[in-house]
Amino acid sequence: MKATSGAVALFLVLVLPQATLQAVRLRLLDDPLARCLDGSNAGFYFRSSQLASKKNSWIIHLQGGGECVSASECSRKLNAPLASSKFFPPEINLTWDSSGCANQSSVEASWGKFGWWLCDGSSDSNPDFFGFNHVWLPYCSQDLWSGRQTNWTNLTGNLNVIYAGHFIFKAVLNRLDDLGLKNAELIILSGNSAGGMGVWLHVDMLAQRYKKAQVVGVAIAGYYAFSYPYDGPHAEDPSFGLSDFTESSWANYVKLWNAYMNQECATALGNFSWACMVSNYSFPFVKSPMFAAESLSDQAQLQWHNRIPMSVSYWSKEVYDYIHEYQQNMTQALHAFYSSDVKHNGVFAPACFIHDNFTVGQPVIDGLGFKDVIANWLGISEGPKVLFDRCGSMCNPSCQTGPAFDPSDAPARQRQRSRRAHRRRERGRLRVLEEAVLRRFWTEIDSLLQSW
Ligand SMILES: *[C@@H]1O[C@H](CO)[C@@H](O)[C@H](O)[C@H]1NC(C)=O
Ligand SMILES: *[C@@H]1O[C@H](CO)[C@@H](O)[C@H](O)[C@H]1NC(C)=O
Ligand SMILES: *[C@@H]1O[C@H](CO)[C@@H](O)[C@H](O)[C@H]1NC(C)=O
Ligand SMILES: *[C@@H]1O[C@H](CO)[C@@H](O)[C@H](O)[C@H]1NC(C)=O
Ligand SMILES: *[C@@H]1O[C@H](CO)[C@@H](O)[C@H](O)[C@H]1NC(C)=O
Ligand SMILES: *[C@@H]1O[C@H](CO)[C@@H](O)[C@H](O)[C@H]1NC(C)=O
Ligand SMILES: *[C@@H]1O[C@H](CO)[C@@H](O)[C@H](O)[C@H]1NC(C)=O
Ligand SMILES: CC(=O)N[C@H]1CO[C@H](CO)[C@@H](O)[C@@H]1O
Repeated sequence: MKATSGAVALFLVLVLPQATLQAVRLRLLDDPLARCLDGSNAGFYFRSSQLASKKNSWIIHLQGGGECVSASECSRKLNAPLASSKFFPPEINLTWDSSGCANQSSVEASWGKFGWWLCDGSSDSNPDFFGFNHVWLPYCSQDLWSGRQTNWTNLTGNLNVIYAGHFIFKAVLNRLDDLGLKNAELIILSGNSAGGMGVWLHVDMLAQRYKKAQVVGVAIAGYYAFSYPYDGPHAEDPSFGLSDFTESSWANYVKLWNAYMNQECATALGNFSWACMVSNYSFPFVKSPMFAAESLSDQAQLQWHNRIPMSVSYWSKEVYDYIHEYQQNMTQALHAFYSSDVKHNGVFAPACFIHDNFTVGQPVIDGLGFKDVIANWLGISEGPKVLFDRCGSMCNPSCQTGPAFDPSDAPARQRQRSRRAHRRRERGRLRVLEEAVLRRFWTEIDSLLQSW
């Protein structure tokens, strides 16, 4: 029996071509509670295991894409896949090339561009995970996957929306049970950005539901604390970015979404339970092993929640100092997280100015990418399961970074001169980077507005 499944596995490995084209169809949900922001039925994409030995291994991925808490924020999201299944392709063609998922349509491109799991069915580029059952949950509820609203919410400004992320997740699990999830032995709940926050909220619920399985969580760019926005010269206007993530905002969002949170955390924190929405407060209560892939200078947090200047031609010392302090806070927070359970938790924390741009090729730390470190953490391979950059702020050469200038990491006088020269060089680089980031931001807004 064992020999047979081994032979089948070998056969599959040999037969699968390197760049397979696979059509994976949309499965719409019929659960009346599982609705997108615009009321359309949510859905998911599923590709079954290609490898007998991984028949009971699953990766379920929660997509990210911000959040919306007001009529003006939500109306910008409507009429696009981040709020409506009407814009989900009926079928996605998953092809892997060296850059990630191939791009048959713009929606597939935006879903697949980082090639996290689903699109990467190649034994070559994804040796540890290609054989798993892969589930892709497109994000269309704009509530960090937390929402439990059973009906329309009438936002001030007279816009009606439905926040039902938690119900969508549960309805997908119900469908997946029939596709074999109920026999799972290993479930990796993964997510990026808002999806990464959703992982923190739900991983223990999944472990409760699948008691026979080993259930673990992977949050890519999903490690959040309360934000302390930059308020120095040239701080961006709050309307430039995403929702307010300062401490005082969270209780309102929990009410607005009727948010589901880690139950132990909510019980333990009582009146303060809304803090369980962010991992910096929920991690001590999350029992499942967790892995955080998190940039030490998270671009979306800094730029879109914390308002660092992006429409200036270079960053002042105030901005560098702020980013440096942010990095210290993040480093400390991630250390507190993994050291709370060193046996089970893992971290990949590069010094980059990126959000969820984690791919096979970059960023790398000590020659390892985030998937390599995840494989170590899972015991699939051997090597470090906690990896931090220690070069200073935004200084990892393999990824998008800001200027490497870091006022705290050198004896002031000795290095001042070379630093000045360095800064001059880096300003040029930064200007190019800022323009690219700004262009991308406005392109995203444009495409949202256009489809609206
Ligand atoms: C996927 O590929 C098939 C076969 O090449 C093609 O017929 C179909 O139109 C493609 N679907 C999309 C959404 O590109
Ligand atoms: C849901 O809201 C609509 C109005 O938006 C209302 O007519 C309906 O009764 C509500 N349904 C429930 C079950 O509350
Ligand atoms: C939503 O609330 C506004 C008041 O804020 C009210 O004027 C409007 O009729 C409500 N719309 C619906 C559909 O309930
Ligand atoms: C929690 O809320 C309850 C009722 O709202 C209040 O009576 C109690 O004092 C609060 N506890 C704390 C510790 O704030
Ligand atoms: C770092 O954390 C402290 C509180 O823990 C906060 O006061 C400070 O504003 C934070 N700095 C940044 C840049 O987030
Ligand atoms: C995380 O929470 C702790 C309190 O539990 C706080 O001291 C620390 O400043 C927080 N980290 C950040 C990055 O805000
Ligand atoms: C991700 O980072 C790489 C390396 O810096 C860059 O070439 C690529 O354009 C980035 N992708 C996105 C979508 O930002
Ligand atoms: C595999 C594939 O089709 N890749 C294409 C993705 O889009 C870029 C440009 O938009 C093309 O250059 C690639 O060939």
